[in-house]
Amino acid sequence: MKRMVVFMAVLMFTASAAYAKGYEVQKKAGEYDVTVAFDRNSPTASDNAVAITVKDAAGKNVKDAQVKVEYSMPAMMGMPAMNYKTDAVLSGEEYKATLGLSMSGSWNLAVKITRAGKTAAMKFTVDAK
Ligand SMILES: [Cu+2]
Repeated sequence: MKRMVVFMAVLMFTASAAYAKGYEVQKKAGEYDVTVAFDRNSPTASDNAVAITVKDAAGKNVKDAQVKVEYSMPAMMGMPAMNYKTDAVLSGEEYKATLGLSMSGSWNLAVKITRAGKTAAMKFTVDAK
C-alpha cells in the first residue's frame, strides 16, 4: 500500500512537470539558433508570454541584438487581416515579449533579429486554442 502511494506521487509529479513545460519552437535564423518558448503548453487566444533565446554559431547566447516579433493572421470571412509587432526585451539570457493573439486559429509568427546592421528572420506558425 505504501509503495503504491509513493508510486502515485512520483507519477503525478512527472505528469505535472511535463505539463509545466510550455510549447517550444526551435529553428535557425541565418547563423543563429533561435528558441521561442511559450509560457503555456499550448498558445491560447489571449496574452501569451514568450521567452526567446538566440545562440550564435559557437552556441553562445547573443545578448546585444534587437529582437522583434511580428505576428499576423490573414483576412478571413468577416475579419480583416490582423498584423501586430512587438519588441522583445532582454532579461538575463532571454528576450521576453507578450503576444496578444486576439483570436483562436493559425497565426504566422516572425522573429526578427537585428545585430550589427544585419537582420535574420525565423518564421513559424502556431495554432492558438
Ligand atoms: Cu482570424
